[in-house]
Amino acid sequence: MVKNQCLAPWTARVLTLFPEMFPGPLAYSLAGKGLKDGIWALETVDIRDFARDKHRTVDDAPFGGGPGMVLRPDVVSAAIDSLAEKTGGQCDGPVIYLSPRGSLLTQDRVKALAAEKEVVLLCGRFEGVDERVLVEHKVEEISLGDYVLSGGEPAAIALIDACVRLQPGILGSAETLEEESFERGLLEYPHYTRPKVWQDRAAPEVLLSGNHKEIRDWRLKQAEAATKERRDDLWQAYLRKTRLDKRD
Ligand code: 9D3
Repeated sequence: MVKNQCLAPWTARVLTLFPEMFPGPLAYSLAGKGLKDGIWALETVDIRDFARDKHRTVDDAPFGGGPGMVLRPDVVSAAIDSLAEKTGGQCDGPVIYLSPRGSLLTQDRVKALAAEKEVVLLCGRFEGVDERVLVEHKVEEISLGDYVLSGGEPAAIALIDACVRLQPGILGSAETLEEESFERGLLEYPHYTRPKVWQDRAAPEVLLSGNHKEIRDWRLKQAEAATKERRDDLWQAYLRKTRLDKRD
């Protein structure tokens, strides 16, 4: 079913040297359905279109030496400016550079970005982008985590996916938001489904008991155990919060 949408859906505008990477995985599942239904929109801009020499050069060697190449500020800036022209004036949302030296993307930041009219996502390749273009356009740098990708595109796709699933009208978003709000700071409990016994492993009895209080308690214990084991950062925050909650 195609939903009625307002004239300007949440829009991701992606600046990249590899526009063919989009929509990629975003054409499938929840995001893909939302894209078809007009709940969100995607626009790609090929940074190379803004190179001005006959070889369409976008990068150059870093001043000061060192490995790799750096995206030229004039080329990247022209690409960013081209977006404002299309919408008549300024861009209607934050400009974000996906970068390993950005601040970590969090669900709180995702929620805020999902509430913007649009986000502009600059994807780097090579060593990075000339710093001056980031300052000039007040670009925010965001990283997905402390591991090395080969470029910003997979990170942009992850960021867009996280924002799209929060859009009103995306199937399941209501339930999902409800869950997230009362889960709060713990990893999820483990899940089980039929068959009751599989390869000599029985599903936990309590889940078949129909006792909702016991099920809730068991799931909380499991969530706490997983968090303690796997994520000391979340666990410490949870302990602090639980202690504060108990004071009043
Ligand atoms: C040796 C210096 N490298 C920095 C760790 C240079 C470098 C490697 C890989 C510069 C850029 C990249 C490409 N990565 C991204 O564009 C990227 C990224 C990432 O690598 N990890 C986590 N989040 C992100 S967001 C964009």
